[in-house]
Amino acid sequence: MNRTTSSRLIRQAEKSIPGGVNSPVRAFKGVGGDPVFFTRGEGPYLYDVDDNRYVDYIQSWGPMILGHNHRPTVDAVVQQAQRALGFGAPTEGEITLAEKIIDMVPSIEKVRLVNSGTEATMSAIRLARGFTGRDLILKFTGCYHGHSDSLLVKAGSGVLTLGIPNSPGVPDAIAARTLNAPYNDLEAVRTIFSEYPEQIACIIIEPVAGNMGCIPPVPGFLEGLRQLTKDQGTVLIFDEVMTGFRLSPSGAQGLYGVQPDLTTLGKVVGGGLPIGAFGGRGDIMSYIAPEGPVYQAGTLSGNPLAVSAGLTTLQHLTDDVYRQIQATTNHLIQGLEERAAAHGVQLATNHVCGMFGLFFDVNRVTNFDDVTQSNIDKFNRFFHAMLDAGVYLAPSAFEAGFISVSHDAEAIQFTLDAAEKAFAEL
Ligand code: KE4
Repeated sequence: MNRTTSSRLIRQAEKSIPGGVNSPVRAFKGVGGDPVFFTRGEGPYLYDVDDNRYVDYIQSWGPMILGHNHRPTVDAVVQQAQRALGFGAPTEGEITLAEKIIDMVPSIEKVRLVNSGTEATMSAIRLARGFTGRDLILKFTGCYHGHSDSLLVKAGSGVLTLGIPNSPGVPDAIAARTLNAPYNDLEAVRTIFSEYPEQIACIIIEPVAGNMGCIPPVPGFLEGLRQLTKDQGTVLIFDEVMTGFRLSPSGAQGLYGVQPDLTTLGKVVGGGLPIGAFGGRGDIMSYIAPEGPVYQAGTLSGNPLAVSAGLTTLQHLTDDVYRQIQATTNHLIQGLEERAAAHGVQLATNHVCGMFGLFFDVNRVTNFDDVTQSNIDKFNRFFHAMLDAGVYLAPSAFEAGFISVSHDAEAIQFTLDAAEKAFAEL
């Protein structure tokens, strides 16, 4: 596949942008080779600067659940843009979106809009610390919650891809207040609580981990965290930036029936434009300025373009959309497993509605250590074989894949045909 223009552009980009990209995971450092530069998207497809077509399983890292160029969403943004791009003042649309989020996610009584998932989790952590008066937080190894200092400790996603266990620049004094436990290990959490009784401000978790491949919670894990945090007076934060409005209308918490105290959101809630949100129990959210003392702010928070895109997207997320995405996910994963087996390739898969992870030469993946035992080199070779065949997977073994409602039978069959050839070459 001819990608000479992309290769020329990354060389040019590297002269003015660190690593040539504005977010590290886009640089293909984990899989090798040059990143692809894109110009447009349509439904499940992306088109690059050399006019190659790809079936897209990144979907802008999750937001494009309705597919690229979803007309009602684009039209809503264009109409808003023709009125104004922003005010720095309240708008009625922010109330409508807040009410829609609260309607879809029962655990959220009040919500604050921000501009990214990082801002959402950073603010939720500060709020939990302010509400409890405690400093310690607990996260899970391999989970990624954005790049704020307290959360760049044994994080996943691009940090993991680049092999940066704890980012330089994060003061030891801050990193020391972030505790880590293995994902899906309730006993380890109990042990940490016994070492720090009633001293932990919050637990923050991806209720389905999507930043070390895709790893669902084992039965009882989320329920156990819920009980332990209740007993300890610790705030339970579900980071649903990736899973929110993707796994169900009320994200992972709706799918698994466990209600956190706070939820962070991003990606889908912005319909492809920059947005994040955090919300939850009214007594906790009342601590946020100007209602309460915990300060949090943002020049472009609630920007009318992002609000228009997010609101229109949420309004199109019907039950039928989730049924269709679940069926497509099952069909894709089953097809990949069958073709891998037919070629003697050991492939472990994890998937939940609209999210999946692929792991080579391992049986089952339930935590970070399992992921690191998988054959990363084989994943990378599979990635490039699929890319050259016109299928765009996440450029890292430590990321999840995403499926939109626009991924139709033709796109899935194209993917499975490409996988057949890729497995044969592995
Ligand atoms: P942003 O600040 O990138 O909008 O969101 C941070 C974030 C928070 N929480 C979860 C569960 C997330 O997955 C993310 C961001 N996800 C990555 C993909 N694994 C974004 C891609 C990137 O870093 O370029």
